[in-house]
Amino acid sequence: MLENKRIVFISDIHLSPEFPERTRKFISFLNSLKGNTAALYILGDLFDFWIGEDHLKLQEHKDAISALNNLSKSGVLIFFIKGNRDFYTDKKLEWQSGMKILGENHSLSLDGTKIFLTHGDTIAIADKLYPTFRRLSRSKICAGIFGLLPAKTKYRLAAKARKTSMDINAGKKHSGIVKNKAAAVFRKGFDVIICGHIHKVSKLKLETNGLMHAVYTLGDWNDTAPYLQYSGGVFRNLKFEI
Ligand SMILES: [Mn+2]
Repeated sequence: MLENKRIVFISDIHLSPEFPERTRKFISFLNSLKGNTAALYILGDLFDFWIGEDHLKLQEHKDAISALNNLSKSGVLIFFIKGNRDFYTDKKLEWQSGMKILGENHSLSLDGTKIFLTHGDTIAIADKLYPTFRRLSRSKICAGIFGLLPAKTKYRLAAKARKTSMDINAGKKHSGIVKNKAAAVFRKGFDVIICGHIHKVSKLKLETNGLMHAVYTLGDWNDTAPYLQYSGGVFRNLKFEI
């Protein structure tokens, strides 16, 4: 269905009421895809943090979510892979945005190329504390308790978790992709890995079992609006300008 069509990949938008300009840029970007793109893959960290359906009530998010919905109605397929800050994204978000929420990893085949999509926190992280936090924050019990908390508390906890994660990241040098983890993915038969999480546009070539493979990392939207485009069998890193 997606063969020979233009596909676009983004991640780490970190939409936040604190940065309305970023939301406006994101909405313009979505509108620019109408009529020329078959699918948009959002590889996590769409929101700076997410506290469940209460978040849908924020005007900033309403605008972005209805822009996603418009794009979906125009015929562009939108897929979302959860990132480390996408707390408890749920069915309601799926209905309102028109996005299909996928698991943490997704396999995509384009013109015979087997692509592994993931947010990246399992193949591009160096610290030891983070995986524990990640498991805890994603456990069903935790999610259940979290769901019962008042919105204000949820917001505070999410902000705190975010700060912890930022502190951890600030304290270490990003090593980027963990090569043996990427190699393990390639040994499973994938040709290309696309991920976000490290907030930097890059293309890394890795040799596994005598074959060259590519890892594309997507940039964040803090200053510019980077995206990876697949078209006519070729990947290209591009920047959206309003
Ligand atoms: Mn991020």
